[in-house]
Amino acid sequence: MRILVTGGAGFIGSNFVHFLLDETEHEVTVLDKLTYAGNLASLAGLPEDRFSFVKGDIADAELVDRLIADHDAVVHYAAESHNDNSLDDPRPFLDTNVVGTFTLIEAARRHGSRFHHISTDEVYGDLELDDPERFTERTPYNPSSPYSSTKAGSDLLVRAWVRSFGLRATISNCSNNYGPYQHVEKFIPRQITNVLRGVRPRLYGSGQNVRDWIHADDHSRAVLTILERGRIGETYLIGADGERSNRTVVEDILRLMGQPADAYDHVVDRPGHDLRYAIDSTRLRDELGWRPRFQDFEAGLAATIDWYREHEDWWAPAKDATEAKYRAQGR
Ligand code: NAD
Ligand code: TDX
Repeated sequence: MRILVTGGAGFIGSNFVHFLLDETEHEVTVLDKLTYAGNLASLAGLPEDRFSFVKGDIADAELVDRLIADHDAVVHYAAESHNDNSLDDPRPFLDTNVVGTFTLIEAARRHGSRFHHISTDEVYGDLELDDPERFTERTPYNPSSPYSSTKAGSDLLVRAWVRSFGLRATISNCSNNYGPYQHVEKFIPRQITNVLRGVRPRLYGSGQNVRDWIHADDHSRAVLTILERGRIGETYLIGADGERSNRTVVEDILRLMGQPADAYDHVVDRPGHDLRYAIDSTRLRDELGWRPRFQDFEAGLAATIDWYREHEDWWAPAKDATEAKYRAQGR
């Protein structure tokens, strides 16, 4: 197949591109606008005969139509992805996550393309810490932030295009990813690179908020499984039973980096901060046989720390601007 990957210069998209080229025979084109979050260095060294890169906007209807006409399938990762940014300036989130997704699915329906939409567990809102239930494909949508509401909007557009126009689409909603090549604005890379620079990690609010961590490699394998064998029109939740409080994660990072476990600071909380996410991925496991390979979070975290230690050239250019933005927010 010829697969068009949107947002392939970002964290999870680039992981998927490497995975496809390493483990399948498919040909890959990346369409990416190279916003502050896109980095061509994440796509270095790929085989030229099976990989090409197009710089452009998923909301550019003419460009999108031409590219989709020329591919068998689209895997749609491109998004504005950071909650804190969405609280500062929601506009790009509407433009990319909603209008961009609309532009892609219009072209996909014109050309009868197979479409896979990448989304997030945040569309379901949050859970109490002691809630025995986890998110399933039947949980009602209840997003909290401008980011998650635009992702929810994009999911609903895809569902409507399936029902109204017969779009051959699947959707996946995944929990928090970690691993190499994640932008330093995100929680885990921010704290690792802070420690590497001799700065104390920053925990929002009490730090009791829980995220359900999955390694990006496990996410990529799940997406390929759904692309190949998922039922058209279905949604699959992707999660690896990795619930941890933010405080525990910061303590793990400090310990693994040889620092005292309490060497962090509490800073002002994120407005509307979701308390807990937790995914029940039974459908994906039972129907499609997917299982996460990274079962040991601390081992995956230690490998991620090593990667940031060895790749300062990759992350250093974004670090100062990111921290300047956080300083302005009091975080
Ligand atoms: P990221 O911010 O690292 O990468 C996003 C990429 O999209 C960048 O390369 C950027 O240049 C590109 N992009 C942004 N706007 C664009 C536009 N208008 N046209 C073309 N390209 C554009 O994000 P990520 O963390 O890799 O997330 C990728 C996808 O996965 C998103 O859809 C996100 O909602 C979803 N997701 C992320 C997580 C997570 O933990 N990071 C979890 C679940 C789902
Ligand atoms: O410095 C920090 N301190 C802190 O305590 C930062 C940057 C974050 N946090 C907290 C906020 C969250 O509870 O850590 C948790 C994780 O924060 P983020 O990395 O910003 O992720 P989150 O808001 O949970 O959203 C992520 O997972 C779902 C991705 O950014 C989304 O794209 C994805 O949809």
